[in-house]
Amino acid sequence: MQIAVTHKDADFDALSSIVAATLVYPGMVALCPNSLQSNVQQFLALHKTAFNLARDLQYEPNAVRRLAICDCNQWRQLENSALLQECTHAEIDLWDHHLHKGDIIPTWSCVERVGATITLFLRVIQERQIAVSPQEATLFLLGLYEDTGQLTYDGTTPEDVRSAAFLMEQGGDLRLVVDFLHVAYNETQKKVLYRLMRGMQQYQINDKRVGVGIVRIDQYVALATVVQLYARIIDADAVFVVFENEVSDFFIIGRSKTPDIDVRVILQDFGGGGHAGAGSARISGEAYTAATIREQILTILYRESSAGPLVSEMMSAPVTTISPDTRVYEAGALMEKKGIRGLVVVEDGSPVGIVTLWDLKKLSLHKQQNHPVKAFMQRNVRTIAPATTVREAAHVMVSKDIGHLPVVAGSTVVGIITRTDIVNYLYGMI
Ligand SMILES: [Mn+2]
Repeated sequence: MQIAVTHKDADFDALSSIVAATLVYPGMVALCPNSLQSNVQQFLALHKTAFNLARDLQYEPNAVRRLAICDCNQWRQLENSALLQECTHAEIDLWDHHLHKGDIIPTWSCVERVGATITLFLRVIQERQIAVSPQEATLFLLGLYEDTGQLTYDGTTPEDVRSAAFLMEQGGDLRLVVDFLHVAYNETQKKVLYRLMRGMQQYQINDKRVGVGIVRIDQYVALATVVQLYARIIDADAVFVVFENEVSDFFIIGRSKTPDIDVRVILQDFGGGGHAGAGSARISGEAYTAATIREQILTILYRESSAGPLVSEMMSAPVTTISPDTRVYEAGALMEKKGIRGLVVVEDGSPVGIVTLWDLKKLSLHKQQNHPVKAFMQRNVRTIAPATTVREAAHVMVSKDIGHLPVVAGSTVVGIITRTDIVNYLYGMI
């Protein structure tokens, strides 16, 4: 006797795997758990006769020659595990895509990081050219799509995607897949969503909207779907949620739909992983609180999402200005008094010229000291907006060889940024 078993509260991947096992091992019986997820139950109610599933199988443990254990690796996840463990003459074949170590010691195993266990079976089914019925193909598609979030989750592999193509070729029905995949959110998920709606803080980082939230929760189950749903509802560019359980373990989930915010970069500071669009990190340890984690996420977000500080953060203000009619000697005295090397010449608030200490030093004739500065000032003043990055300001100064850049909002001078500011900034960076 050969039996295929899977975990309690079976999902579509679990059910798919035991059905696939009967295709891969001729003569094997698929033992369907009594506890099934509700959408699996509904699907089976409609497809009762399509699959050869045994329920409440009576068997003599000593007569079992092989156990194919699918989609789980711990005895306690199986129904009637005590009886199964009495099958001491059975070889145990383990098929799983969960890589963490379990307590089932297999004789043989096929355990790999793929999106769904069914993908591992489909590899063998395709290699051996085993026939798959349209009903089986539909069930397998459900398993594959459910475990990979329709091929969008982190763990999805190219092989998963190829498996989906194969299943469609075998007559897998996407309309049925859509019907049964639509899972209602469970109580925990609804609670989490509700707390997110109430407690999430939104931040404007450059032109991107980012939500960062903290949710206390008993267990981390299927939270990614809630975070994703929440991000869609508030139409955020990126969302980070810090989940905290009662023993102060933390689980961070991040989602981003903008290339400007790379989730992987943000979460790698916490030892997390993923890719630019989605990732997670698990943290335990007394060094953290949920609040410090949020602060750290925000710090990294600001650091990563902008090209450094803005001119408005670095400029000197207010600016010492003079009118075009100010005498040259007055301008020189003013600069000396203020300890500065340039003055912005303004008319009705708008910059019309610049006078620098360097320019005035070139005026050697005594009588020139009494002339108005408008006769000697540099015209065609190059200005810069407050929201420009300091990096850009540095570029303008270097490429145009300008030492003083008046910062102008509308047509009014609101500040000035000098070569000295830039040098300080650059050295501060180093
Ligand atoms: Mn699975």
